[in-house]
Amino acid sequence: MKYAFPDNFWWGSASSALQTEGAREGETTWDYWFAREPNRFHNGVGPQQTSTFYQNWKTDIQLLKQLNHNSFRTSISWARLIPDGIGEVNSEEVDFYNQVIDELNEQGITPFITLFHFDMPMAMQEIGGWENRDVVDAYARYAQICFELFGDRVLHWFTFNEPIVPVEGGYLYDFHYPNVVDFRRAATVAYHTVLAHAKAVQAYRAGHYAGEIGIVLNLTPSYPRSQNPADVKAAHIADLMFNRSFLDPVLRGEYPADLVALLKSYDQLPACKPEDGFLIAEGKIDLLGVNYYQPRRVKCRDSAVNPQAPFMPEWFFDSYEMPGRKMNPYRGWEIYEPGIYDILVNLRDNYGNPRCFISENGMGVENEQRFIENGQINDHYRIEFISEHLTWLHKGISEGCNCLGYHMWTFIDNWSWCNAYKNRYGFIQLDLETQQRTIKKSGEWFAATALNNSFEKE
Ligand code: BGP
Repeated sequence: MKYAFPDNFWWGSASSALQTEGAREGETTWDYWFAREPNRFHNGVGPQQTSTFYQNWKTDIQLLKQLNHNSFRTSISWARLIPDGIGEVNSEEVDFYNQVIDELNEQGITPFITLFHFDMPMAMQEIGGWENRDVVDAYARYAQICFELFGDRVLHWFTFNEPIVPVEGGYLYDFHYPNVVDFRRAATVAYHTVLAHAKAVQAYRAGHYAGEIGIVLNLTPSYPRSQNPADVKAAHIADLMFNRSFLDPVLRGEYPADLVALLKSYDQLPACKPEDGFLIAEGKIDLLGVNYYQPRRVKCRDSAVNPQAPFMPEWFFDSYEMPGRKMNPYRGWEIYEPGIYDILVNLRDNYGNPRCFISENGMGVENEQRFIENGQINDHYRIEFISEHLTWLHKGISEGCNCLGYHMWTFIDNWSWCNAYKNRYGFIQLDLETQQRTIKKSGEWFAATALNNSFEKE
């Protein structure tokens, strides 16, 4: 069977500044945290040595071309552009990002640019990070500077990548700096991130730029164990906390009333100002990036909550391990291809079918060298992963979902936060010793699919 995609479908991949460029002036929370706790990172490898895109951007863009990308998402690093977050712009960095953007455009690869991909300037974290409204204003200024500098050539902007992840990692589950576990502070960080997003959207609209602005969310469909009302309620609350806490503000311009009521009843609401509601309503987007890796399966709790324990989302649900689920054992994530279709149908039916695209999907695998055949990694499992997801994506489009493209995570194997280089995701293998790049079988498969705007599968 042949799966053909609409004309002008976006084929590409995504990456981020911190995970690819390598360290230089402008400290982020990652540089700071790594210097103090290298043990938190796989094999003690930190964000200094990340796949040398800063040096090799020109030849790397040639590789993108070889993969037949017509679009590519990366991020600008706030800390590298404005080292203290709020003051002078570093003109060397302006030159760097200008070169990358111009080269992408010249090669016919449309640049999609994210403004914040987990990389808080350390100077901003020192004054409280997203807990401080001054940081919201500093971010809005940074966004406006980016629009002024690059907005004539970048037509697709994203205010944040997966904004729920720094909330989870930094303020609930201890896998990002500042390693706090405190729900109300987490809620404040999430709320201020929505305000920062809305301010950037306002600035973009005020500047009358030619392009569009959106956000990238990791949508994790919540599936209940059963249709029993207690399981269904558990899944609903997980959905409110992890998906709709961002999805509703950016698409509907307001928070779900039942999320607000729930947090209020547990005295966990962040401090709000009367004018915030107006601002949030102004933050509605033109384009939604959807990152999809795994579903969330939940059931009602089997045990009572310890009233002394810190308030957590898990007060309302337990994780459910579905028997026979397909797993990616290296990352510990379930692989569930229909999830991509369910997300698109939900957007179509409940959110007015917004313009959207899959901005990340991918499979991190450990020790891929064992799959080398004639000097090339034969990652047949990744080709299967992509093609299975694409068949469900295709079904969504054929049923009217407004999905405009598919980007993979990622282009060249890169540094994965605390996992460093443990799991490899790239279309292109990176030899850490020599920095040599070699296209994997999946890269060739993807290049052919992008070129034909279709693929065939039994
Ligand atoms: C997403 C992030 C990426 C990337 C990817 C893979 O959440 O946007 O930055 O890292 O996940 O996850 P990980 O690197 O944790 O394996």
